[in-house]
Amino acid sequence: MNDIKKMLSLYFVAGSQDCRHLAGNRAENLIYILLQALESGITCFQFRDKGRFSLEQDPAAQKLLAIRCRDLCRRYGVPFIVNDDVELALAIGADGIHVGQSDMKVKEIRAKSDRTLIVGLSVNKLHEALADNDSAEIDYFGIGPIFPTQSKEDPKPAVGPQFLAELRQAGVDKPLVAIGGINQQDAAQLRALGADGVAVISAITQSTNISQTVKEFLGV
Ligand code: TZP
Ligand code: MG
Repeated sequence: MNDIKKMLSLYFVAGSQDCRHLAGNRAENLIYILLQALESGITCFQFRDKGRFSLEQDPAAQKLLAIRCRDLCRRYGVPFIVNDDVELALAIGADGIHVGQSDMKVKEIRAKSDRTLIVGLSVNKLHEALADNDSAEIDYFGIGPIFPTQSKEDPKPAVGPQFLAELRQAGVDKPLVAIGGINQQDAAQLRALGADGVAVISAITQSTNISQTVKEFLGV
């Protein structure tokens, strides 16, 4: 549990679609950004390659990119998590999988994997967390979107920072990571309200100084 909380501290999420604002090849841009983020001290990475501008239509290229990201994370000893795609996660030996409420059920994932696989579940409503709070199958909840986000197609309504406090007050004791529209200046407040860490896409992919951004998030 403490390892998971530490891992959630600064959780970077990205796919090739998040790197299209830069010149050149999006997949290469992701590798370049991930390398800088790892070098700067992110504590976890989630490969989330999805949507219109991703490599979704080219599964072989997507898998290759995932493997390159996995290898980079391994080099830095940082957990490598795959979003949604359980088959991909298992095929390439990812450290974990992150799923939403409408993705594969956690019990089904566990039946296919061993206990060492880290499993995260997205939560946007109180009852979702309460229903799964005691589930030993789930290692952490991703809470959000906290603020409006530009990085997700069809995002659920923003829940606001107080939702973290509401979850804690309701007795939710799982490790929590806040996600959605989060910037450096929000991190301290979100932690104070009950988050064990923050997960970000654009704050890192669109940063002009990744090393400084990561340090600000980590408060170092
Ligand atoms: N899930 C909820 S919000 C979100 C995801 C994947 C996107 C977060 O991206 P950003 O750029 O940090 O708002
Ligand atoms: Mg999903």
